[in-house]
Amino acid sequence: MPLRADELPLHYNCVDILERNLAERGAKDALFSKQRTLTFAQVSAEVNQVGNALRAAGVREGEYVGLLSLDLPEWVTSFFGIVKIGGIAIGMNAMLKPYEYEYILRDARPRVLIVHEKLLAGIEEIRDGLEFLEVVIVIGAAERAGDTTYAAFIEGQSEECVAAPSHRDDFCSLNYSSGTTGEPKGILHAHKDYPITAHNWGVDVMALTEADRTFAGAKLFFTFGLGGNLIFPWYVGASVVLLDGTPRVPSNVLELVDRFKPTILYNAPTGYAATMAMVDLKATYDLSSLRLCVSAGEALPAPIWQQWKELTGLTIIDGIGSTEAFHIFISNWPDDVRPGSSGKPVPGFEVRIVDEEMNDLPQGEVGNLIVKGEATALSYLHQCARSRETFLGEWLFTGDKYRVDEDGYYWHAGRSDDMLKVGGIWTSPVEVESALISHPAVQECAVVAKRDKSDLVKPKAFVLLNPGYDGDEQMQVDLVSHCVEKLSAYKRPRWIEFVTELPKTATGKIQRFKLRG
Ligand code: 3UK
Repeated sequence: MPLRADELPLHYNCVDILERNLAERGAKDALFSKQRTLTFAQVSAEVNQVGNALRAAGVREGEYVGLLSLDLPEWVTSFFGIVKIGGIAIGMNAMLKPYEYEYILRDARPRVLIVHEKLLAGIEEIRDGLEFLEVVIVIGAAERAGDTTYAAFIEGQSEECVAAPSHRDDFCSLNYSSGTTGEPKGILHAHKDYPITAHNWGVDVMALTEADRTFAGAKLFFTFGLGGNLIFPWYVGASVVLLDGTPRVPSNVLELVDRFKPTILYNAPTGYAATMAMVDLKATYDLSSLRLCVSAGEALPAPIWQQWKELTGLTIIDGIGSTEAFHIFISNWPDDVRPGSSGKPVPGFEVRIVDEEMNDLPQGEVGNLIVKGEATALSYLHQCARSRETFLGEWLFTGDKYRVDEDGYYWHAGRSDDMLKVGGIWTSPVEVESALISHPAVQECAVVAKRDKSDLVKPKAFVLLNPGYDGDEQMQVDLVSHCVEKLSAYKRPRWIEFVTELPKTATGKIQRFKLRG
């Protein structure tokens, strides 16, 4: 049975998801990482120290606190420390460029930022202009006078801390998701959203139990990773394994599977494809602890599902989720999978496939997917117009095209905007085009989705060069490296095709849909 919001106490702080374990299994290992292994009691004690230190630094209920870290125990203790005292944790993407951090920080204006030393350079570049930022706490070594280290920040603080009496509808987290114009959209979630999604998908669909140990390629700043690899397992008393490196290198993931023996693995489709491309996978790594795998972020092509099954014997559960909905709302089930589909609606959610006038479409027809559920967000921060287009009363407009087959399985049929999901991460064609256009050789360009040999989407650029430049191989190399300088590397075009003209509307707008192949 789905958990409803009104079944939670009116005053509910989601630090409960950690603390509910203390009485029964305080001494159980809750968190494994290369750096430290912590029990539930140890995590809780450190969370309390962070909470007290933040209060001492003047943080009040309802205040945003920035969190920019690799997936480490400190990410977890900072997150729960912030939410426990009623703050709102901004789980910041560790792969962004300084201009994107500037946008996010200016949008939310946190006074306090907790940042990992390896990510500090991206902040330093923009920091002098951030007049609202007063306290910077560095996980690792601090460089600037006035900054404090995480270790010094919590030192001497009490391991007891009284939680803020948060209302279950109070916001506790803010995550940014990319939009077509490249401007990230801030999405707020409330304390109640955490137990609801944990119960409705983690328990009712995935059947997670205390005996599980989860591990994710998806990072904690992404709600796919946060839910799957922290909130849901701790809701049932299971343990989590954290990876501080990038999941894009498959050996990073496999080494930890081998070492910490998780039972559940979360990854994006590219993660599974890259893993299978490794030679001697099974001879090198022991995957036998795994019982189930999960894929989300973009559609998992059926061939990848099949190959993974043949190679490892393991089932992958594909499910569509979004930051707006917090987590997965249409999912395959461990014992009910239709490969290539997103599965069936998760109990607690209603979904509809509608036309442009919001009329329901007959079974089999492709239309706009809308979803209704109690854990969905209410609006985008500071974006009224886009909020009104997306949050339609009880219904959330996902921006995805879907059809349902005669057996009730839902099939993804692309996006209704031009946005691309590359490796599970948003990529705006406009953003890649702006990077290309800034190269002196480029006159015009258009970026679209193209499928690679694993059937996964990657950016392809059509480029019209200025007179005097040659569309040769060297130019392709130059343009790609130019993009890597300007953008996160995953957004670079994987193919560049030189053209003499781009398809346009009468008003001169490039018709990207005509270039999709
Ligand atoms: C696309 C999928 C097909 C789809 C997410 C699980 O991806 C997550 O959140 P985002 O806000 O993006 C949401 C959009 O991504 N998508 C996600 N999963 C699938 N398309 N099949 C899938 N399985 O366009 C959706 O609207 O980055 C995923 C849990 C939490 C999440 N935040």
